[in-house]
Amino acid sequence: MTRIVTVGAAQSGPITRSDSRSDAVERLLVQLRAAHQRGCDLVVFTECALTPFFPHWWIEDEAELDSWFETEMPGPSTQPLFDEARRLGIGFCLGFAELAFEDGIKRRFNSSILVERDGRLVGKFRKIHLPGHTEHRPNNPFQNLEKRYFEVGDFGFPAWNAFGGGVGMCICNDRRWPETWRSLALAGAELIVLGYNTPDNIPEYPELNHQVAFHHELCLQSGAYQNSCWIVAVAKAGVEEGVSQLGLTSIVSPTGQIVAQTSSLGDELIVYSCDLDLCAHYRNEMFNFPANRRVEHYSRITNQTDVVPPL
Ligand code: CDV
Repeated sequence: MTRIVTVGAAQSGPITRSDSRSDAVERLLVQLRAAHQRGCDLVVFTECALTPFFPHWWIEDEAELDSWFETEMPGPSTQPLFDEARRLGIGFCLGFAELAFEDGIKRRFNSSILVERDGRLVGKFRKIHLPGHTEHRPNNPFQNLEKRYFEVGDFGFPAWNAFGGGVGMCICNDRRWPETWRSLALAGAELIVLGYNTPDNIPEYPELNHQVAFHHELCLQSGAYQNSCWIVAVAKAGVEEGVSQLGLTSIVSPTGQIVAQTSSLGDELIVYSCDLDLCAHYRNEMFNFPANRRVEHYSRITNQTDVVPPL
């Protein structure tokens, strides 16, 4: 029996500062219903899908900062998404800014959850690779303050049994690190889902702007091929509060090929039926980890790179 998971990658266009959570959820509901009509088992939404990407802004007031976070999931404004998904029998992955109180301590994470078709919460992931800076850079056209507003995720890179296979999550900058894909593949992931907010320009290095799309695709394609897995990567695209963001929401097969990609910078759904058994072709041969990885020979190299100072 083949294991086909039909996945919808639901790209979001810009969200404005004045949009409410309910406005954002309303747009996600439109995409959820469209995904259901197109036969999806699972729909993947983007990173921080409920708000504009506020790490682009310098925010000093703590109450204002907190207002961009979710303290419960589902909460009053996201409950309709959970209800409708369960009614339609469709699963989803949702990225959001998480405000948690653990042992009386306030903690902030850039998180995503995976929900099965029956409404069951499968798992939660907290972003591990936080890009950017902690200090205000007033001369930049926009900030990149994830290091200031979020803690490094503390759940590692687990994979769960869901949707008939092994499913894992990562978020945005995690996709640029080979350790992400390898950790998830070693944990058993055959399908990896993620959202991203990627500006299409780099204020510090404008000479690299023309490489942004290439590097995005390079990471997804190499990650999928070298780890024999499907990757579904979903953008927040278009010009959001003055920040121009990459689209190119993509579904990538274990062959490393992009099999579906968005063509707009707005809300757009792409759908592909992913055959999870295709992962085995590569995992049994070229990337047979138990037979071919040479972990005992990697340790010396790792020890050396650990002491290389930054440029
Ligand atoms: N949200 C992100 O993690 N964005 C980063 C940008 C800032 C480089 C990314 O890796 O796409």
